[in-house]
Amino acid sequence: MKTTLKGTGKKVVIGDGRPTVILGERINPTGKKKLSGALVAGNLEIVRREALAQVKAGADILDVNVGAAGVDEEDLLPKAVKLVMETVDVPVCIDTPDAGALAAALAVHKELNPDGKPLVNSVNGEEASLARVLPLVAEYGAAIIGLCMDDDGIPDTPEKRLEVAKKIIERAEKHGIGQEDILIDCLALTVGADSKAGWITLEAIRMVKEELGTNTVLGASNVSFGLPDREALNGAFLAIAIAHGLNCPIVDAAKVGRYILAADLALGRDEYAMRYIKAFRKRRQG
Ligand code: THG
Repeated sequence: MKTTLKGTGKKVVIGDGRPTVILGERINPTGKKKLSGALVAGNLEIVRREALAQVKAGADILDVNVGAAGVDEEDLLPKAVKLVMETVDVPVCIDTPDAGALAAALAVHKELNPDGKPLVNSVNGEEASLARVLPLVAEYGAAIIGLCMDDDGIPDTPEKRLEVAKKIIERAEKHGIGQEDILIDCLALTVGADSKAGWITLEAIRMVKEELGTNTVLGASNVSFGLPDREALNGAFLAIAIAHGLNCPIVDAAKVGRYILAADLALGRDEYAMRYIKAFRKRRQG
């Protein structure tokens, strides 16, 4: 299955056997005091800087999330999406639980780039979420991330996460959204709280890939939350997840991009190690 996204530059194609696509996570105020403060003040300079830095570090798509306490997302999210689109040419991923903000951001995206195809983060298996998000995604011809959780929370077995993925895909189809426009997120939780959490997620990814064939995303750095040496754990987890069928990790490209390139090379997805070597040279040059 091939998922195609488009910003103002080249198309980005997500699919098995292809290079892993990096969805840059850093335009997100969660846990960032400085960015939260700037967003509340309506200052988007950090957003502009992060957009440039992440693309330079190898991000293929940028997540845009301005959800901090005191922010009017319906006002600020379209502005942030516009700024990111004017700063870099990669596809954007509109990240909000607020339907008004999502509609406003999708409208601005369409106005600036009628031929573009953004990603929406996210819908889940809750009835309210499906009813709120799917019509907008269909209206604007966007692609969508489907989270494996529903009215009962995040299922504690891979089988139950697969069931939620199936439900989201079925509902999306009723709105005319094809499977190729859905990226399933099996949800990574910290192994600091439950040592089986990583395994449950990895197994769910394998099952989604085997049984549905859908492409997958994952906020992979959640796996190490609250633990020391997060980078080692994130790197190992990413490599296994990619081998299990993760196509598009949501990560900080500057921190873990090299583990992703290493995994792609080890899996035979980087002919002559060109991408791996090129990225190494680029880092060494500063
Ligand atoms: N799935 C989907 N979307 C997601 C997530 C997911 N969006 C949000 C999140 N999870 C992924 N994005 C982030 C963004 C930031 C951080 C982690 C995940 C992060 N922030 C630092 C921290 O909390 O320690 C802040 C410090 C800093 O880096 O400056 O780690 O799972 N679909």
